[in-house]
Amino acid sequence: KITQAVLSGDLEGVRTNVQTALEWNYDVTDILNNGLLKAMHIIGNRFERNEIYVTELLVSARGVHEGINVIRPYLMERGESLPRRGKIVIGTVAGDLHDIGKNLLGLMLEARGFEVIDLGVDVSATAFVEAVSRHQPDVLCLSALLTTTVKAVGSTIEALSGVKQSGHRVNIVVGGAALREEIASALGADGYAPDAVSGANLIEEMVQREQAYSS
Ligand code: B1M
Repeated sequence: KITQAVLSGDLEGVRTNVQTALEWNYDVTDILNNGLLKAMHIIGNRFERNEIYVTELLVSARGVHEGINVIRPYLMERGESLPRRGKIVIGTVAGDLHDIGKNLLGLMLEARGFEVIDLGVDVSATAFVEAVSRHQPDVLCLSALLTTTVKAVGSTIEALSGVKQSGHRVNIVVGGAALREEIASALGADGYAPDAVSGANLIEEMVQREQAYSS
């Protein structure tokens, strides 16, 4: 029922079904993984097959958020926090104010259990470098929608090479209408994704690979 409510964008249904599952003593991790996140994977697959539009993706991501908000206080009560798959810093590069695609990717990642630190729009290279040093994320996500801001993606990646040299390994994933695979790799990015779903898939794979390597 939780999965169905998320898939149909029924926020009230998500809230009440999650609440009922909690009252029936279902484990919160079970509710998260087998109810909420399961829906996100189904909707992601539909998007990749061009069966749904971005708006439907957004509505489902909001549904997952709604469910997570119901679960959160129960976890806090038990002195636990949400199980985190990894940490992500995300932002739109300097000179660029477009944020709908970035927000969608952020929502998708949160819905999959990642901690997402969103720096907003028009983020300078210095601010990205500071955030990476401070938060030590697994992946840094840069979004750019304008051909004029592609340069800012390059200068941000260049500025971050100093942080990489100082020992913290951060993967850089870029995306947005102004970018393509070849441009991304020429700029020195570790990954490129054309849309939010493939971005979330790529980031999930990258983090899993890094975690398997370091354990
Ligand atoms: Co602007 N704008 N805009 N705009 N705008 C575009 C991008 C444009 C293509 C319109 C056009 O002319 N056809 C054009 C860019 C042309 C170019 O450079 N090649 C353009 C322009 C020129 C401008 C201004 C310069 C206009 C002006 O003032 N003369 C100006 C620039 C302001 C600035 O940024 N400094 C401007 C302003 C604006 C608004 C503020 C009015 C508004 C933005 C509102 C906001 O974001 N809060 C806006 C909008 C809405 C658009 C369009 C119409 C829609 C963008 C959008 O949100 N799409 C856009 C035309 C279009 O795309 N049809 C346009 C929906 C969103 C889900 O898609 O963000 O592409 P998108 O995200 C996609 C993928 O790109 C990807 O995932 C999403 C899909 O799942 N993705 C990532 C995005 N980030 C990712 C990161 C990843 C991975 C994937 O990994 C890190």
